Amino acid sequence: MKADPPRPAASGEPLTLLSVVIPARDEEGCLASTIGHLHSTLELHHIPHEIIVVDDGSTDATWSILQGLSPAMPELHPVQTGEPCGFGCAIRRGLEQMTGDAVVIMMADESDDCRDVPTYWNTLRQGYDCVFGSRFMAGGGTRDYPPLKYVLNRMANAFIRLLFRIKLNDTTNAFKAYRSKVIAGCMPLLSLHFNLTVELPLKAICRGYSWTVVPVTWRNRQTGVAKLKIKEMGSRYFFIVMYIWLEKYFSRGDYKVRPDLRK
Ligand SMILES: Nc1nc2c(ncn2[C@@H]2O[C@H](COP(=O)(O)OP(=O)(O)OP(=O)(O)O)[C@@H](O)[C@H]2O)c(=O)[nH]1
Ligand SMILES: [Mg+2]
Repeated sequence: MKADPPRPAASGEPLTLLSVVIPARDEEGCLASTIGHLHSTLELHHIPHEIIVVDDGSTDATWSILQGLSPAMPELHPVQTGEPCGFGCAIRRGLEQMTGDAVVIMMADESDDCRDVPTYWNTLRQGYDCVFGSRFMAGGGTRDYPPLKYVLNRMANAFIRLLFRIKLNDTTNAFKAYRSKVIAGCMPLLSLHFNLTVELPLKAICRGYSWTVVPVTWRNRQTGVAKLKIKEMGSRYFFIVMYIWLEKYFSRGDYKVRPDLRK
């Protein structure tokens, strides 16, 4: 059977404010630089924005760095979760707080290139509901990707492509852009951990939102430590992928976006 192509853009509503949601745990070494570079890139491109950084459970200076930056940067909104609640949970807190009509989810560790954010914004403005970055297409790339992680990543993405018959080869990367109505249309979100990175794009695709793919670049973190524990996450990824697969093939379209809401 043929693969599902990206769904072309409908004529979307004009966008007025971009929210960038950044989960951060123990990122004192890079957070100020991530926020600073992002903010100046968005200013340079005249993109109205807010930056929501969600810290949960940091034991280093992450929170005090956010407190220090925010008086001079009204666009910055630091959020604390109180009890540590996990990567997916932190992003969901950020999505609840955002006021923009579009959102980019981005990491705090400077792995994602903030220069890709204007590309996301401009592509959303063409009318797409979602814009997915791929590091594995012409124009995209990675630097210092840990070899084991790379192999597991390519296997997981190949599995997802086969299962859903989609032409997207980097579903698992969190760095993606959505119109806010897509986030609302993906409710209820189930993932509390890193599996949210696949729940959002797969649900958006399966529920019928328009999407396209642009090349993005990624480099391994220069400071801090990785929080993704592959052993703990494998079954959670599998759970959410199969959950959405069941929805796609067995729910008879009950959760698909109504065509009048796609405009
Ligand atoms: N708020 C919050 N942020 C988290 C949590 N776990 C990870 N993060 C953040 O999510 C982002 C991605 O986590 P990473 O540790 O970089 O995971 P990774 O990209 O797989 O690992 P690296 O290869 O080291 O980059 C970073 O900005 C982290 O600070 C969490 O439980 N809560
Ligand atoms: Mg990282």
